[in-house]
Amino acid sequence: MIRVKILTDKLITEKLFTYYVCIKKNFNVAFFQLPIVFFFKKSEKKDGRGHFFQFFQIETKNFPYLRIIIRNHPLSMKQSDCIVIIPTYNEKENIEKIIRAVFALEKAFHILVIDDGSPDGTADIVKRLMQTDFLGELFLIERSGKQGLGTAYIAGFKWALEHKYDYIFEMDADFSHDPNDLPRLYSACADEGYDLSIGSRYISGVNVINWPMSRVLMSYFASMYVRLITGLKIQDTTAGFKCYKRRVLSTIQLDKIRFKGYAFQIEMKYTTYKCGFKIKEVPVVFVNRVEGVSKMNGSIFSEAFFGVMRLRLDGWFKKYPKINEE
Ligand SMILES: Nc1nc2c(ncn2[C@@H]2O[C@H](COP(=O)(O)OP(=O)(O)OP(=O)(O)O)[C@@H](O)[C@H]2O)c(=O)[nH]1
Ligand SMILES: [Mg+2]
Repeated sequence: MIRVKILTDKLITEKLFTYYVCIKKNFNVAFFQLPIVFFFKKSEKKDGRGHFFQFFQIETKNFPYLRIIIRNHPLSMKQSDCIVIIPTYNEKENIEKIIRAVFALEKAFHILVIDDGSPDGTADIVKRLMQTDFLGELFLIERSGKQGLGTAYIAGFKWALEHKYDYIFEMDADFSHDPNDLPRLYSACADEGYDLSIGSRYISGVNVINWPMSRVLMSYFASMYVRLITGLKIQDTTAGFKCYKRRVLSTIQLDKIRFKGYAFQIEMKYTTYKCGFKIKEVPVVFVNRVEGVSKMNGSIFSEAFFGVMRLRLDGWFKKYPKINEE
């Protein structure tokens, strides 16, 4: 085996294109076992009698750019029709545990984390796991600064559509949503034919653990208020644990979704409903976060309060897109 020596990281930056072409054209990637990648090249024998194979091995330890190319190479993407989008802001206590809990499920789910430059280094934990344990099934989008849950999900939805996933999930990082409920949300869409399934706290009584009574009441009455104003026939209108069929997200004009916090969750449900999709609520138990800190604040609440009225006005005057049967 010939060891391909690459001397400095600078060299690889300059020669990035060459290496890319090398991977795509002349060489075939044999297999990855990061930090080492094995290539082979088929060459003709000098005497013209047949072929022989040359093998190459590259250590990527010092070459982050090469690692990025390889990570995005189709061969390194494992297969799944499902992607769970997890937005994070300062979730270092939870992120590794929640990622491992999803990958421990029997069904294969992929994960896309959208981190808004968490000062606590959440993204670094994800990057480590991408390289060590979950290459090709764990992905990360890093954004600069806290830009809100809504825009994080929109970025994730676009990525998931581009990467051809059929079932696209929303889930919090803080274990309020139990990863063990993912298969039930999936089954409502994949087996029962619904377009959107919602992990609902209020479908059979109130299934919330460890929230102070004031917050339970606020959330419950907020849901009632939304139903009253919008006419949505959903019990848990602010829920953020969901599974969308691809066609829902390819129908909705994602750039026109205007809200960012709880109102984002309501707007997505309302738009889905107005487009004529079938929605199912799946009962789940919601547990208050044990670790990390809450990002809930007054502006998120007031956006939701007034936003609901704007949604109702939209409902009267806006034309909703026809279902995209992609
Ligand atoms: N990327 C990104 N993620 C966010 C942002 N705000 C919140 N999150 C994440 O969104 C999820 C839900 O936020 P939470 O802070 O749990 O909000 P909550 O569930 O309403 O409140 P608590 O459970 O009381 O903390 C968590 O995974 C957060 O880390 C943001 O601005 N950007
Ligand atoms: Mg939470």
